[in-house]
Amino acid sequence: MKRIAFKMQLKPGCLAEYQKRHDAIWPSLATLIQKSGISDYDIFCDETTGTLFGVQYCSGTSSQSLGDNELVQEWWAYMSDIMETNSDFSPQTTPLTRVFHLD
Ligand code: RM4
Repeated sequence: MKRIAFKMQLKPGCLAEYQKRHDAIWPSLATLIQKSGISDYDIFCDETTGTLFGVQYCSGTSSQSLGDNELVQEWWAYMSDIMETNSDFSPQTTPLTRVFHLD
């Protein structure tokens, strides 16, 4: 199990809608993510820039590598009007390097 972090980017003025959609995350998507070995998954937002920071434990692939799954593709397309995405609607994602850890 490894702990990873990455950043994504909201479109301007979309934080409230982003929060609303995540408060009502599709149960089927949540289950898929958990069954993919991802846990303790948080997303934080820098409200001054709209930058999103995802942090999660993953036993294998990360949430950002589930793009082969149709349900994930549907979610990413659903979110594409409020997030910066690639041409396939996947969120523009930048892996982050851990520079400090304290147990
Ligand atoms: C985020 C983004 C991620 C997804 C989470 C649930 O906005 O789409 O890829 O794992 O939602």
